[in-house]
Amino acid sequence: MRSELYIDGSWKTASDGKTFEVVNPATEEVVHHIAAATAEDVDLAVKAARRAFDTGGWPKMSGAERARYLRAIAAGIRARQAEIARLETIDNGKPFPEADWDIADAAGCFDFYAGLAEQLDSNPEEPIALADGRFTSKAVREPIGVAGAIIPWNYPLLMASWKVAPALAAGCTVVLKPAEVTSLTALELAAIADEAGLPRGVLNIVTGAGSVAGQAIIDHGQVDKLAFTGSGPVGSKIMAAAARDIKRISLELGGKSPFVVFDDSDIEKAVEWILFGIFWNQGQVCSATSRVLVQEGIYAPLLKRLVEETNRIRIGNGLEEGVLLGPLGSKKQYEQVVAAIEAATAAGATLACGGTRPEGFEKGYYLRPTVLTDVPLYSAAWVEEIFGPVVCVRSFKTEDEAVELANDSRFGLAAAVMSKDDARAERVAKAFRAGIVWINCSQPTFTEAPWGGYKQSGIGRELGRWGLDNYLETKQITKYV
Ligand code: TAP
Repeated sequence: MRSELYIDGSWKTASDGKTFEVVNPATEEVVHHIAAATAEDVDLAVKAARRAFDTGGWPKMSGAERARYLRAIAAGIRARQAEIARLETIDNGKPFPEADWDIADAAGCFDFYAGLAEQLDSNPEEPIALADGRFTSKAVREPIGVAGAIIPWNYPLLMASWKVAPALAAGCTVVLKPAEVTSLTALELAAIADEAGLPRGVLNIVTGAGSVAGQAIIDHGQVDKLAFTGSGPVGSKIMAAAARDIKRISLELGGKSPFVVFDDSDIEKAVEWILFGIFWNQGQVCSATSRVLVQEGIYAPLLKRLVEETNRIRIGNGLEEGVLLGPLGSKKQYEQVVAAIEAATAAGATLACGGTRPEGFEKGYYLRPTVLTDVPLYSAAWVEEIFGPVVCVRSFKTEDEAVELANDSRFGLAAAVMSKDDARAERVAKAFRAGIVWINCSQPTFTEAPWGGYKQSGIGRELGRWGLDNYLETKQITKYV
């Protein structure tokens, strides 16, 4: 396990020598200590990224040359996949097979953006047809500059990859701050990039508190672009900080995503996708379908099957075989989710199952997967993101009512619909005010497809070619002929 900051191609301790603890959420044991970056350390990292961009070769390289580094990073991740996945489970709590999936996906993300970096070479200029024949014009794409990336703890290496891979592909240089509770695998990424020979300063990783290291990144005058995934309140701070010197921003914030199930659906299939949609990663997923709307004809039998299957989910340390639900990511998160459940029942909601610590677990941030019914509309449990294994289930009568309930949220990240009637499913998919819509499933995520939210769920899109656009400027070059 690494414990130092990665700045300008070197490992270093924090300028004041301070560290923070790494806690395994399955055991509550302190397993490691990592350097807590100060504003001074962040300044060094940003200046290194600035030099690498302004005077280094990175942005001037061909896309194909940058692609070679990205592919080497992908190969480096794959070569150590099981070891890194184990670290992710120890740090975040997620079951090992899920962590293993994430690490494979992270490697795939670097390969995908290597392909897009190569495509930048084949499409360097776009001619523009002008009505005025005295001029010719073309558009060229150029990297924005230094990107400051701040990520959460729910998908540590994967979120790092979603930002670092497109930024490097575009020719940007990066300062990345992982979440304090899950910094181990970001440091492994730095080690892999270093072994791949990435030029110094192109990728810098500063671990530490959001209020210190994160704040220093967003306030730094030499950062050109901020890319953030996390909570709405921090997203607002980032927008405000970016406004001061007009930094480019992309924000991926929370959600309260609906899953509408019509009564022509197969109940068993619906239950399977509902479970996946809310309990994968302990429900700590921005796009989790945490509000399930079931048409009244199948509400009672579906709820019965959902509760039965929820109660069968095996809870435990993510390193044990067969475990499907690990602990929540941190003590803070556990306490927040427990408080949200208590507030829900106080507001009149009924606990159909879960809501308590599982028996036999003395240590670890474990919580039984929870199904809530009778959740009052406009109560916090219905309106706010809980970010845990908690689903609110409610019935509806008509398609119009379902769409209205689904869209009645300040969030708009994702939404899902299930029906055997394709025309209806398509109609509802188009009516959802959300950036990601799933038909007859929930949560599948593809590196090639755009990811991001409507309304207060964010600004901009990650992944696919849209993810690359986040790190590119468009320049017009016009000539008088
Ligand atoms: P946030 O506080 O938003 O943390 C996300 C990242 O921002 C972390 O790296 C954090 O650092 C950093 N940060 C915090 N304050 C900052 C500041 N002033 N300037 C710059 N960076 C700052 O989320 P959280 O505390 O981990 O979780 C709180 C809630 O956010 C969750 O309950 C959930 O509802 C939501 N959440 C949403 C998502 C997604 S994917 N949409 C992901 C995580 C959380 P440190 O954590 O190291 O201090």
